[in-house]
Amino acid sequence: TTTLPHPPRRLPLVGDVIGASQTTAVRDSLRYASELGPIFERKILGQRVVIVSGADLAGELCDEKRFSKYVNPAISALRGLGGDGLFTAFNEEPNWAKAHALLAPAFTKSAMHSYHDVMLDVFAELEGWWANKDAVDVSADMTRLTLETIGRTAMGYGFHSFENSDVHPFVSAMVRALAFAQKSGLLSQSRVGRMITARGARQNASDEKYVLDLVDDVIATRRVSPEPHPNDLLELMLRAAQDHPELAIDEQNIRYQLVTFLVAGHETTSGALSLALYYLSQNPEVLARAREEVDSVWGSVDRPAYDQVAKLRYVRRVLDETLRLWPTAPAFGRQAREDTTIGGRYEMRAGEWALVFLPGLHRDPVWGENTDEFDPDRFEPSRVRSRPAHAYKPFGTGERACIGRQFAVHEAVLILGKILQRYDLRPDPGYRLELNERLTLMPSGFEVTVTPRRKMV
Ligand code: MNH
Repeated sequence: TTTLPHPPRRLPLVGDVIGASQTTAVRDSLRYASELGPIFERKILGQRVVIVSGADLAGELCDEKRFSKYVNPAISALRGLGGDGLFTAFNEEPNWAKAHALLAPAFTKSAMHSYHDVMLDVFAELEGWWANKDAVDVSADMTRLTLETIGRTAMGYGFHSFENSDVHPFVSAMVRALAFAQKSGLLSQSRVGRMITARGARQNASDEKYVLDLVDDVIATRRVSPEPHPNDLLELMLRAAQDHPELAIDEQNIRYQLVTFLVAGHETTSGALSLALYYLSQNPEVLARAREEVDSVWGSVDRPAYDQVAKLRYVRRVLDETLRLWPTAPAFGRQAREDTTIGGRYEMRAGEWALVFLPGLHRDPVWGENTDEFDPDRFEPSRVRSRPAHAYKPFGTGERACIGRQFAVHEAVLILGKILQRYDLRPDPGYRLELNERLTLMPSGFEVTVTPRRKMV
């Protein structure tokens, strides 16, 4: 272990707590990265975290031969919900390889065809919800939309999000569980920390129970239901026992996979959509270009075909640039397989780990100057080719990278396209971006006035 730069006012026993807060961990680390450089450490109550944001160092950590996914303390704190499901599984758990092989085909580009119609149906419900509304809470409504989409595509279950002005209890339970994981992941490593989080732990246990019970009910109902559900992920997993006995996963693991898809599959996409709408509303010339593209590629067609979505190249760059500035899953852990050295001088023993910190990586000097500026043209193909591949990792890396990437990108581009096609967006001129950190990133208090565009000729 090499001594690394760390925040200046380190206290005995408790560590780097001055000026740090659980609710601003990402923004604190971004500030430290600009002060302390491409690799630094934070220590809180005896737990040391190495935070890497340099592109060269991150590139090394992404080398699958030398490093693998590390189930870091915050993800580990989610095991009560996710168990040995895909996201929270340890690399060597047998259910990871089985479930990955079984489910990967359901997340390929071509498999996306069957989800496209659900995504359009859910957008139509959003339109109904927005009818006669003036200012809307963007994050709340994007969460309604992505939760409905994943509920139906994963397990044929609707949350009735567009029939209720309160958020669904599933969402409140999940958001509390995510925030608790961010907080307790680090604190649970020490006795003092566990005392601090004791009360939250009781609430967390009941939140976990609520989410798992909901999913268990859906599985139980499906088992006795005579109706066929040919296309959802639950059906694929239940049928595996007959279709691919070597990949069959037990019922306990099926419920963990469903919870994983519900949690991983909507919160991050909702944050990405909300932040993209924030940047569009703040950058009128970008919005005008994106809308011109939608109008020329889609015209006024109500239900664009599946293959019309990937044609929105500029809208895609808006999404990419949004996830550069605020990657909604902001970090992932990497663990050394063997003793090694990174950057030619930082030693890591086998088993030691570091976080690839994406908001820092995505502002590395390889991105040029003014890296805080929103500029979708950074994702023009020639400029993408001129950057190292490891400079941009919003969906993680290697075999444990995001299985839902195509799903998220298809959904986000489709929905941004539909919103641009249908609505004028007017932001509150006084709004300054405020981020809610709860493992994921989500704008808070962001409202826009949505008015239907006048009919095009
Ligand atoms: Mn997703 C893993 C980001 C949407 C399901 N996801 C990851 C990782 C990142 C990530 C980063 C890697 C984490 C790690 O290495 O510890 N995911 C995103 C982002 C979006 C997203 C930024 C949207 C934007 N993810 C989705 C969607 C789904 C999904 C949608 C499901 C429908 N993600 C997963 C699963 C994993 C994962 C499952 C774990 C994969 C594995 O380890 O095998």
